[in-house]
Amino acid sequence: MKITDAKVFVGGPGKNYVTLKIMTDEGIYGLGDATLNNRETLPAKFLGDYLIPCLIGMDPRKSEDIWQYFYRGAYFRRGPISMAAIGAIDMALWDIKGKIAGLPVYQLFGGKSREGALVYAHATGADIEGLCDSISYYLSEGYQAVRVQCGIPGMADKSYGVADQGGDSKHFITQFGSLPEQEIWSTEKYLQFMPKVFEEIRSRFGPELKVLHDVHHRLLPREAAAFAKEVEPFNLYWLEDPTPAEDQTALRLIRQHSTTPIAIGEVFNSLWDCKQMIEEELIDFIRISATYGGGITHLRRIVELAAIHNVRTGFHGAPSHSPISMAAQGHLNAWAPNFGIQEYLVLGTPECDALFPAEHFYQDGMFYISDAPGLGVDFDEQQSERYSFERTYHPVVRLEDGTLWNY
Ligand code: CS2
Ligand code: MG
Repeated sequence: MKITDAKVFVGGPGKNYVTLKIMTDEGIYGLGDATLNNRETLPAKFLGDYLIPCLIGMDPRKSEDIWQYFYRGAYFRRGPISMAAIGAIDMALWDIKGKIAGLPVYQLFGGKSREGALVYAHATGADIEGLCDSISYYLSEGYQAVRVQCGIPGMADKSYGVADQGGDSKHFITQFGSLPEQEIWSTEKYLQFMPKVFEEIRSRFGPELKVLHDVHHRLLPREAAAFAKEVEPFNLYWLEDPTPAEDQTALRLIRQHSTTPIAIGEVFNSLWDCKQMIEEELIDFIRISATYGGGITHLRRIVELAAIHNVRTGFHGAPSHSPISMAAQGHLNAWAPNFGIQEYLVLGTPECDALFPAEHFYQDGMFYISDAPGLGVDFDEQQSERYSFERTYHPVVRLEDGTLWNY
């Protein structure tokens, strides 16, 4: 069996999804996702200029050797662009493998460890009242877990994760600017206010609700340690990205002072970014994604290492993940013995469903993966002609005195 061709498509309804389609001489094709949020054309170009020419003629069944060829075989390794491109190839090869076997991909890992995988949604409000409305909405939709982000009084600008003014505060959709927008951050105001938010949520919704919160890399290690300790009584399911992710040793201070569960990894691209924090058991959840974490082959290796060290999965699932990578993660979630939770933002607009037909579904706070062979997602090339690339940027963050800070 040989790879005969591969094509990359960039575009989608409201998102620049980067979709890779690998064709074979036996008519079977595979699909992968290389969507690197706000940098989408770069993995697409890397695939087209450098990786696809090598793929032609390779045996698509050799997914391990092909992964090693593009990773170990490269002089300049890792980084989000290269790992997103390798990840897309890897997903497509697992898709082909499943189609050859006539099995859903999770069966190739060892089968299901659970039927449905717990998911969490994004609840958001400009103030506590708005946030509680948003939480109530998700509860009415059956969710058992929500990430909570709230506007901070006195902060000059909107806070991270709070839906845009005038937007639908029940559904969190990030609108990125065509040039970087600016957010203003005050650690002091945040640290004073956020514990009150958790207190109010617990008093209104009780102890059962799984409450997650994303600090989005904004705190210094000592601040994060004190905050994690202070919010222990509210029993968070996790505190996400308390400090910038590249400093693995910063997590030691947090760990030494608090038992609040820590989740990190949505900006990681390889095992080497999280090896130390997993081995030292400095985190509780690993948030790497199949899209820019090297695909299924590499994620599976990370999940296995994490399992030995009591770290559970909590894969990144921001709306920039196309239904293809959500399916790849869905198959891993169905299998992983150390599965924790999956971030899940309903992508299912009619336009998105038409572009990526699939039978996977959400019900009562859980995501169910279909039994279709391969990843179980298709891609409608005719539909894709409706869309093209539109440049967008993440915001930049400044402190109140103008100092540049971490987004
Ligand atoms: C966020 C992301 O989902 C999350 O937890 O941190 O939405 C993040 O802001 C975006 O993925 C950035 O591309
Ligand atoms: Mg996050």
